[in-house]
Amino acid sequence: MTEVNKRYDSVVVGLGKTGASVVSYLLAQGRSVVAVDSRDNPPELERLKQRYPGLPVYPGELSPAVLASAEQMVMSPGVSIREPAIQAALARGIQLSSDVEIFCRQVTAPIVAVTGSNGKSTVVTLLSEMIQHSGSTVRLAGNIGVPVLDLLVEDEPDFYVLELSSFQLETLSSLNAVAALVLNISPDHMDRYPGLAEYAAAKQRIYAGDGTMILNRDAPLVLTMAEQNRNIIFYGLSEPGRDEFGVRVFKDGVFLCHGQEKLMSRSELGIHGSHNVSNVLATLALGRAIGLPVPVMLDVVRGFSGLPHRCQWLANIDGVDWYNDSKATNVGASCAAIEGLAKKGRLILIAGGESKQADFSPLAKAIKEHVRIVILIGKDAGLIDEALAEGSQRHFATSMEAAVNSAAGLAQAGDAVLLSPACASFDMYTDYQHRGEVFARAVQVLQGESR
Ligand code: UMA
Ligand code: ADP
Repeated sequence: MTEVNKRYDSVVVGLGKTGASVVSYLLAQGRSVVAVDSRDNPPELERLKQRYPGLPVYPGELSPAVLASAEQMVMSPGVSIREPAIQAALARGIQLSSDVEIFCRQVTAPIVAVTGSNGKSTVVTLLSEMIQHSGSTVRLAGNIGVPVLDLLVEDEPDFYVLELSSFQLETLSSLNAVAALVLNISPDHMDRYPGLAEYAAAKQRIYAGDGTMILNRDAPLVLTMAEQNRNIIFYGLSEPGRDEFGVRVFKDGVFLCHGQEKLMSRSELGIHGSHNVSNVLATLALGRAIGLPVPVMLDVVRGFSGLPHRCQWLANIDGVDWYNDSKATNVGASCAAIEGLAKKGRLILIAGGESKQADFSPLAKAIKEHVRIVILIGKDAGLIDEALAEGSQRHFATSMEAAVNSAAGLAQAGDAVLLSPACASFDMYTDYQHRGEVFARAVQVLQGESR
């Protein structure tokens, strides 16, 4: 049994990116710190031991004795507050905190906060570019990969833009964003939440405070979060009302609009799929909430071709378009990509991986409507196969290269091949980037052979 004889200001729970950032921040503030992680060898352990040789660290379990030795518990997002050891510490009266909570208490510059099951990174990146191009300073952090406390090293910018996950929101109580957005809610991380309601409730916390709520008209669960006496800007893929963002069809084409006003033609967008039209409208609504000039925002949208691994167009080989959507790590994301590309019957889908206990029935429906051939890869290929409707053509591949070759053999000119796995990648790859790179390389080889 672990024994701890000293009292500390803070116990840092988790020694990944977030924990390492929190330890450095708290030690620089002169606080006394102890750290725990349930893993035997957490990723940042060795680096922290070298940098802070005196730091007491207890890997291998979330030790109740260590959790009892501190006044506050600074959680990493990868650890659920529903863990019995965490619940027991809370019941004993320990204060609950996190890196984002500390950040929100500390900063004075306005925060724009974005969550949602899918589309977060696309929206926060586009918004940050818009803020920069309008002549203001911005710093972007959170779930996108940069722990928020790492931003507190220089003078404050004009805006902070935070991408927040449900994990980060569930420990947050001091957020009061000047503009906040839940993009959409579809089942994800169902291995961590009892159900969709709890997952949605975590996301809803982003609207705490009195800033502008940005609401997606196409997301019924998000609409239920509307609060009275709050400034609200609505957006969606249908015709917009006054001071709303949306899409209107005119004789000369389809336009992104603000109320009655045409902003830009859909054909000017450099990103693919109707889900990305929705992401652009969401970003315009955020930009309006913080007073960015519309012409600047539109210029940035015109030059934005999206992030790698998100419905990224790679090549046209012998009349077949190839798209890398490796970041689609859940069912909702893949459905959006399949429906968004709108290739009805001309789509070949490569999917599969680690399923995170997902329900694949919405994917089966999207496949039935849009996909001609499915090529399944990875650990849970069989689970997806079971969920698919009778009659859809499916194949299995043991590697990405084999999947790409199989797709190339089956595709006809006018088709599109989409890697959109609806699963996490860690059964075969380090992460979604690695998976997307392997796919892109295989497509490149194919392109070389076709010349
Ligand atoms: N873990 C344990 N025991 C512990 C602590 C962590 O098993 O005691 C496991 C977690 O279950 C998780 C992994 O270790 O599988 C990493 O957890 P962490 O809290 O140490 O993660 P960090 O390295 O600090 O990275 C976190 C976010 N990770 C998660 O929420 C799982 C990163 O988002 C984020 O970029 C980073 O903080 C900076 O803010 C990643 C992510 O996968 C990209 N997010 C999920 C998603 O996007 O779907 C929510
Ligand atoms: P996140 O940061 O929330 O994971 P990304 O912008 O990285 O979101 O996009 C991840 C994947 O989610 C994309 O590859 C695409 O398949 C899907 N996606 C993007 N935007 C949306 C949206 N608005 N609705 C549904 N799915 C989306």
